[in-house]
Amino acid sequence: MDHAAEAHRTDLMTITRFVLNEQSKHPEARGDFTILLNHIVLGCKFVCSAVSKAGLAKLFGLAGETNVQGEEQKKLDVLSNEVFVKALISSGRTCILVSEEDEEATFVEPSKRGRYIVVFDPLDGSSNIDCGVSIGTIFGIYMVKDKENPTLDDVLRPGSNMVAAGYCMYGSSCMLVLSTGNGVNGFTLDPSLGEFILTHPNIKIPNKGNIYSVNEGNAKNWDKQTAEYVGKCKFPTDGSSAKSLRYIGSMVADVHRTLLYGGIFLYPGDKKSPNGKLRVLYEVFPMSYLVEQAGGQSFTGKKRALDVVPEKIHERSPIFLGSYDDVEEIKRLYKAA
Ligand code: AHM
Ligand code: MG
Repeated sequence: MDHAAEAHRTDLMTITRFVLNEQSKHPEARGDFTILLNHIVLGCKFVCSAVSKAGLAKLFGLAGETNVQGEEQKKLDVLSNEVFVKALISSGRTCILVSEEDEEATFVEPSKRGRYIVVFDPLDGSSNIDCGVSIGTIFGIYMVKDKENPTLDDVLRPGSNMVAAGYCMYGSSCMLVLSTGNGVNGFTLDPSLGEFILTHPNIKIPNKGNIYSVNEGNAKNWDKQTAEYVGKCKFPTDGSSAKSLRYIGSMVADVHRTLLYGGIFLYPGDKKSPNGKLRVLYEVFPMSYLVEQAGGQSFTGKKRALDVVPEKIHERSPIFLGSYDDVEEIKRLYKAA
């Protein structure tokens, strides 16, 4: 479609409309998920707006300091957490929340309780805020077993039990990528409408890519398999061309590129941190869910990432995710060891 026609489209597929369409395929659905998602979307819009003004905050006082009105300014990650916690509880559809920012899980009081559990990192990559690099929110959704009696065991479940997962990237545009277990779809925020519009339907990750993405500064502590894999990316022995290295250091941005362009993203365990850095519940699981739904794979060095059963809510795991064939190669190296 040319730009003029695009500008006059009148049948925009907003994220709410999209989820309602999905819901109509399940006659038993009562619209709870749509309501929950609308509250997540509200949180994303709020954080998107706050992130885009982050530089301007200097005019009024640095984060953590007082602004000209004498009010203390909240750091963006703290603010984002508050926004999501409040939005999720007020949806009336959640019963347990696990946030990277909160040490303990939040159990929603009975009068506001619903059937969903949301695990999330409200502002991942927040060390990148001050230089304007893309950051994001990551979330995964489970369903509670017994709404009257939610327990931590409802959360400490494999990622394959999630009913939905997604992320919102605050970058040159604000993009929400979502899967409800039926493929992956990407929505871009149209600032003039204040709505997320379906712009990337049915995202499929290429089977093989020519990019690898890893923090090579940790190479001296890597295990043999990771070192061998990355060595092959640079000096392939099968006649293929060397892969390019792209590493932003912001998981949402690195995974987003991997989904769209293909290739592999690695955050391996190493001698210093045997479990790597990334958190199972709200980083590894949602991203693995999306990558699998897009036709790729996600592996921990031992097993399929979505099969991990976390023992603690803030547990970490090594992760290798991306194009099917590229992840197959690292699996082969670990199996051979
Ligand atoms: P954070 O949750 O403290 O922001 O850390 C998570 C981030 C990820 O976005 C990114 O993939 C990783 O840390 C980068 O880590 P490193 O700086 O060690 O390469
Ligand atoms: Mg994080």
